[in-house]
Parts: sequence; structure tokens; C-alpha cells
Amino acid sequence: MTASESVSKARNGGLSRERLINLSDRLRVANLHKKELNFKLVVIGDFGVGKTSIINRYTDGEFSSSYKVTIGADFAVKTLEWDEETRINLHLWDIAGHERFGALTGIFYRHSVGAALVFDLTRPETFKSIKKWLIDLRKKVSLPGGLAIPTILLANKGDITTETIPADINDFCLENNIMAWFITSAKNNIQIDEAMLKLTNNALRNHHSLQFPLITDDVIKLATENGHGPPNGEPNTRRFYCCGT
Ligand SMILES: Nc1nc2c(ncn2[C@@H]2O[C@H](COP(=O)(O)OP(=O)(O)OP(=O)(O)O)[C@@H](O)[C@H]2O)c(=O)[nH]1
Ligand SMILES: [Mg+2]
Repeated sequence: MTASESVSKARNGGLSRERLINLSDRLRVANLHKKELNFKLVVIGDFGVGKTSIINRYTDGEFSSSYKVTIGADFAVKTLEWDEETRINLHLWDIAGHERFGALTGIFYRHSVGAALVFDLTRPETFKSIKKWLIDLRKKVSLPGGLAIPTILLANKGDITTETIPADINDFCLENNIMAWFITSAKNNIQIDEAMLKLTNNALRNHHSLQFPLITDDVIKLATENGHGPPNGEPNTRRFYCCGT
């Protein structure tokens, strides 16, 4: 064994550099056959209801109790190894809830194939706004053939109270073509995976039956926080920033 070989073995816990390259090549080849789908999902609702917190919980497994207002929109990517053949990249668009950004929503909704509407169980007025968000969404985005994009409703902050669940929530969902509603908590990680799974399943079903084009351009061109693309060896979840002032 040469000196350089022994150094690289020591650094890599006994694995030679060549063996590591081989391993990473094999991993790459093993994944090359996978079909990659990109689904854009939007998360909308009034300011402060917990949209950013839900996305952070889902993509990073983290929660912060401090409130940092979203400006314009952010987005994060969550990669799901769906099955042997399929990898799904969920592009989760976090749309600012403050009314001053309302004019921009049409741009942010473009190409989305699913939506999570969020309200806050501690502020009943945020449920009343859901109808307004829904009308805006349906006016500005639809699937081929004019079909409504799959939509779910999240009653967030369920760790604080569930007594304020609107009595008419089932009827509201039926009347407004909302396929399911969930009590969620970004803080305690309640029902967020389940809700996103429901949305992804429906987006996938529509993809198979409608063959809508997959999004690529408008998300890939966005820069990361430091103005560069994602670094090599990026993790499964990535956060990008868009349109801040
Ligand atoms: N207890 C509790 N607090 C939450 C939960 N989700 C969010 N919060 C808190 O609610 C506040 C607002 O959360 P955000 O996620 O920033 O709200 P947002 O909907 O993104 O707000 P905008 O960006 O202004 O549209 C923060 O202080 C969060 O910590 C939750 O499930 N439980
Ligand atoms: Mg936010």
C-alpha cells in the first residue's frame, strides 16, 4: 500500500478512495433508471396561519416559534423516493399571506398541480378567508381541460385548540371541491405528512391520466440564497428564495 492510499483509507474509515468512487458510481447507476417527476404545490392562506412553519416542518423537520413574515414567496423542495421506478420532487411554494402581495399570486400559482389551503384554529376569521383564497386560486390556475387542481384544507395550530373547528367544515369542503381536510400542527408535527401524501397521490393520478407538462424552467432558474445554484452533494431538501424585496 502506498502512503497516499493509507492516508485516504484512514480518512474514509477504512474505505479506499477507489472503493468510494466505485460505490458512488454504483449508487448513481442504480438511480439512473428512475423516472423523475416534478410537482409544484402551493401553500396559501392568511398571514400568520403557519404556512412557512408547515413547509419547514415537512422539508426540514424543524419548527420555530418566532414569526418571520414571508415576503412575496419562498419555495423548498422535498424529494420522495416514491417507488422503484419513480422519484418525485415536490416544489412547495410558500405564498406570502399579507394582502400587499395579493397582486402577485397569479405568477406564483403558475404550473401548480396541487394546493394546500391553511387556516389558523386560534383565529376563526382565517377560515372565513379560505373562500377568498380558493376563488383567487381557481381563477388563476387549472389543469388541462379546465379541471380544478387538487386542493386540501389544513386547520393548523391544532396543538393549541381543536374546539374552534368550524361546524360546517365538511359541507364547506364538499361544496368547494376540496378533497380532504386535516387538523395539523407544525409545532407537534401532526398530520402534515399525511396531508402532503394525499396531495401528492392526487397530483400523480392526474399526471398519469392527464399527462400535464412537468414544471422545470421557472423553478430551476431561481437562485439560492447566496445567488448560486445548489451545491454538489445537496441534501434531499432544498430551500430557495424568490422575489423578496
Ligand atoms: N403553536 C403553534 N404555533 C404555530 C404553528 N404553526 C405556526 N405557528 C406559529 O405561528 C406564527 C406564524 O407562522 P408562519 O409559519 O410564519 O405563518 P405564515 O402563514 O407563513 O405567515 P406569512 O408568511 O405572513 O404569510 C409563528 O410564530 C409560528 O411559530 C403550530 O402548528 N402551532
Ligand atoms: Mg410565511
